[in-house]
Amino acid sequence: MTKRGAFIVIEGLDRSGKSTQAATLLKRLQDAQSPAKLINFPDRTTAIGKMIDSYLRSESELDDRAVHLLFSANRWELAKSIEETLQSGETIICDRYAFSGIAFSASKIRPGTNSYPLLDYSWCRAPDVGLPAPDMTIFLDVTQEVARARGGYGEERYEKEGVQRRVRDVFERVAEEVEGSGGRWVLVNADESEEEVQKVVWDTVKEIIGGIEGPIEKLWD
Ligand code: 2DT
Ligand code: MG
Repeated sequence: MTKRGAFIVIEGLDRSGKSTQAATLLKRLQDAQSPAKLINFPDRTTAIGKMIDSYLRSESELDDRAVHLLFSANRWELAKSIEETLQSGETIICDRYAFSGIAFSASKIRPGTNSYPLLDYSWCRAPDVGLPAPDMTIFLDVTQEVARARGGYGEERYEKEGVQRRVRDVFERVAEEVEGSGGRWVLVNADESEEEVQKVVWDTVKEIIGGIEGPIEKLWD
């Protein structure tokens, strides 16, 4: 029976080492002769992605609901190519996915207050229902102290301590829901050194790099 590629999502807060770990994982897969490619969301290269990019850099303002739907649309415009890649036997490593979509939107606060959500959790989840579901999500869990020690955050819209703290709380709920719906969510301590995290990530994905037998599941279905 021919196997399809595995869909591996890497999630986490800013400064958790996601992009570095994703790149290392890609290299290790390729070194192991396992066909793989790396994608990331938001994909800032498409027309929708350019709107998102401009919003994140605070070069434009968008309604919170509108931008949430753009993030989701950015995944939908690539959904078919994700499926085709997986069916062709290639593994996909994906730097952020729909889980970031929920965590960043559902943690927004009402301007001038400390209370959230501004956007309801299930409203945030709805537009992503039916996307290709990851076979495994690796959550790189970094504490605020270590993120700070790594040089702190950048200049983009969400790169602030208060935002990151609230996002982390919503990610905990997302994790429970993924596990509750039969998905695999692997929490990795990302306070450890880059090499240590690499080792844990590699041990975690080893079992699925030979390919997956079943169909591609649908997210939140
Ligand atoms: P990067 O730093 O990884 O480029 O992300 N985000 C991301 C959302 O708000 N919703 C989404 O659906 C996704 C995928 C997280 C840029 C920022 O975009 C946020 C950080
Ligand atoms: Mg970032």
